[in-house]
Amino acid sequence: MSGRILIIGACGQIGTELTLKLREIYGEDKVIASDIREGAEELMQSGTFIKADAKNKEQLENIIRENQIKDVYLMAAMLSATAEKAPMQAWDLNMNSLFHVLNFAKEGLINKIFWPSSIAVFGPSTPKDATPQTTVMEPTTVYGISKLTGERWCEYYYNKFGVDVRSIRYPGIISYKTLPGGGTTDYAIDIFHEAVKTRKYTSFLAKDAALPMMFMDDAIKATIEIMQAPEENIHIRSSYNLAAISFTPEILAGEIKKHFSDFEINYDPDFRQKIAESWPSSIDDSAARKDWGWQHDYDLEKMTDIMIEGVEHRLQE
Ligand code: AKB
Repeated sequence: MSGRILIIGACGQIGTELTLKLREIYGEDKVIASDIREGAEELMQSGTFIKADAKNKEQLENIIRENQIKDVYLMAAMLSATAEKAPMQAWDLNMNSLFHVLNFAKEGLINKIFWPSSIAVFGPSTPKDATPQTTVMEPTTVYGISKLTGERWCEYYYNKFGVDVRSIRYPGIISYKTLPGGGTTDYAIDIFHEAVKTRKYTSFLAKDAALPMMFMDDAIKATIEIMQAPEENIHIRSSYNLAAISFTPEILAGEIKKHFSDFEINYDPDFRQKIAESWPSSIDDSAARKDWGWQHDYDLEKMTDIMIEGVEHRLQE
């Protein structure tokens, strides 16, 4: 690879692990991390970090020019629960950062963009089970509206200006290395921390709130594979449905009980329950499987084993 890679929002939940993996594949000097704040020690020490605000076009342009950046992964975003509390800031961050990178590509400054979308693009009128790639999309959250709008702009920039932008609709991503911030699916991470520490958890979603989820390693694999795929294989330029597992808080608690028989779960749904109810329960991702060979590796059992081991290990550090 001739140019370098820039990850914007590198210190977030997905950004951290994505940066580390890309450095492992392409070499530490090829992958520049940037974020508005510093992140995990492992990330900060494994290569170059440049402080930047994803909303600031000039700052981003300087980083791109000074570091011969060719591919950009735009991971900065305000997630569903936080965005409901700060709608205008969420819109500002989620949309303007995307316009900056789309315009850099349009102007020929960079070659390729990865931009994550989400299952939040769907809404209450969308078929809930095995949600198709193309279907009714009437999101009711600020985050979902920003992601659906972003998808339309990605497709527009591809059709109109040939911008090579690639995207995935992430389900809830489960990991133990970096905590998530402000999502509706975050319960599925909090539950592991509380199970390991106290053997008790109060879920902010109802026991039967089924949502599509995925272990972090699968999400990173998908992100890198879609970016490595030959351009002619990418037939969808809005965003690809992507799936691995789907479960409810009750099912997840049952899996955790196999490790800790004294684990107790209670349910006290808050405003995030309404968001969860507006999203699909499971996703049909056959287009991603067909076009660029997507396959997930982690099922619920395997993910639970690794999460418990990972959280226990982190707590001992
Ligand atoms: C959230 O819950 O907001 C995110 C997402 C599904 O995009 N994890």
